[in-house]
Amino acid sequence: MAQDLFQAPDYFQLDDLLTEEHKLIRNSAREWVKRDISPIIEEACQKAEFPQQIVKGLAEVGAFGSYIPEQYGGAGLDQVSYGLIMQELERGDSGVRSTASVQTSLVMYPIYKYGNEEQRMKYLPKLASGEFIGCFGLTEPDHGSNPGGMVTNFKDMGDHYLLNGAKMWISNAPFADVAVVWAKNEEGRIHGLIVERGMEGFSTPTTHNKWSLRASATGELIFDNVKVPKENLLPNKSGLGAPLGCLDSARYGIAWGAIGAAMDCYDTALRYAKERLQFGKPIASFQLQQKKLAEMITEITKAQLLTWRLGTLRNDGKASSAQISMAKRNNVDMALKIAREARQVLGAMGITGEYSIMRHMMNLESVITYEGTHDIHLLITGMDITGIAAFK
Ligand code: TGC
Ligand code: FAD
Repeated sequence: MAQDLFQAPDYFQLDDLLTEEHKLIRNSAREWVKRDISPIIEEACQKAEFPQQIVKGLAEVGAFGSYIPEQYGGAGLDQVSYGLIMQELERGDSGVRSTASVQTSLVMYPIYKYGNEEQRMKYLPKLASGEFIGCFGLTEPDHGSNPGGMVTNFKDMGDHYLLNGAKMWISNAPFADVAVVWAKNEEGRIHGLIVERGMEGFSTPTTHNKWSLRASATGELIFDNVKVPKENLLPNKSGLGAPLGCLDSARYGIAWGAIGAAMDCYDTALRYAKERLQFGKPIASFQLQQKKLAEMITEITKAQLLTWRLGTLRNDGKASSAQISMAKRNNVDMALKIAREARQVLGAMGITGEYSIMRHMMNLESVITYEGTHDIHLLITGMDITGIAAFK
């Protein structure tokens, strides 16, 4: 990839709304991405390999357990800080942000929120330092948008649980040390179980041939009569609301992350348009290219304001799930549209790995689908404003 010359757009002086601590955290993540992600990410994607060497750095910038209390190894930050870290990581690559989202919001969060003190002390410090990598198993081959229909199940065998079933499309699965798995008990009630690599009957085959999120490993979780110790059940919440509560946190991080991808595409296109000459002039001097760039910065600015406000609502414990859905849906759609437009500004160069835009575009095709599809989030807004669920 060409040298990383990223300059973050801030058209409405949003930095004025951030505290000095927010800016410090954001800038340290930004510098780390420039130094440790930009130089290696294109090759990792071309080879479809997760760059294991970044795990330590992710832990150091506070991307693992950003808002988890320090007593459990977390960074103890607020929600805006968490969002800013996710923005910077996805500015580098959505797959890098994915790894951090899963670790923080889908593995550490449920253990912190629904687990007991022994579980917190056993797993959270190791997840925060990157010694353990975790994954989150909700989606199944026949149950994606409708996780409530899951068939993965466990039976009480007296001194342990017996877990059977399969999960699909699971980020981090191929190398995860622990998996937070959602399964039904004999009464059909959904519970979270912590499954550890090495348990007999548990395997994690890799999903190959992805054109998207190639630097993030995706796989299956197969449970064939896995004996799960009883102390691995998350005791403090059950029902579909438990995994969906984790999704709120991850979707919130994605809303910020998508802005990062969009900012990178915009910044790259703006610089290229000012430098690239055609018909004896920079292409930035043509109205059609200005229209593209002006619309990009307008959409980025709207998303920045929406998302900052969502962060402050979350800090106050006032953000609703529906507000999070609106932000995730809007921002990912915005980023994908900007990636497509920015790619055109670069002409043929836009399809190469010399620039990050095509990689962002392909990544965002996953981001618009996972953590609830574009359609599902629209229906969540529809349900919120009408009071009528249109899913079924
Ligand atoms: P429904 O009857 O509406 O709700 C069941 C229970 O859940 C509660 N609830 C929520 N709780 C917390 N947060 C939310 N966002 C919640 N949404 C609903 C609800 O109040 C109810 O509670 P209770 O006590 O009454 O039982 O459920 P439904 O079956 O009708 O489904 C609703 C629907 C479609 C919105 C939901 O299933 C959904 O969101 N589907 C999308 C599935 C999804 O997002 N999967 C993501 C998998 S994980 C992933 O993609 C990780 S990618 C990670 C990465 O690499 O970054
Ligand atoms: P489906 O649910 O089959 O949907 C197919 C189409 O039908 C979509 O366009 C959808 O919007 C539409 N549709 C479905 N229901 C309705 C409806 N009621 N009304 C209107 N339209 C509808 N899952 C995890 O549990 N953990 C992970 O770590 C994880 N990581 C992922 C990583 C990647 C790279 C990808 C691509 C996916 C990942 N997922 C993960 C799975 C992801 O959450 C699901 O793919 C997503 O929830 C959609 O499910 P599906 O693919 O089965 O699509």
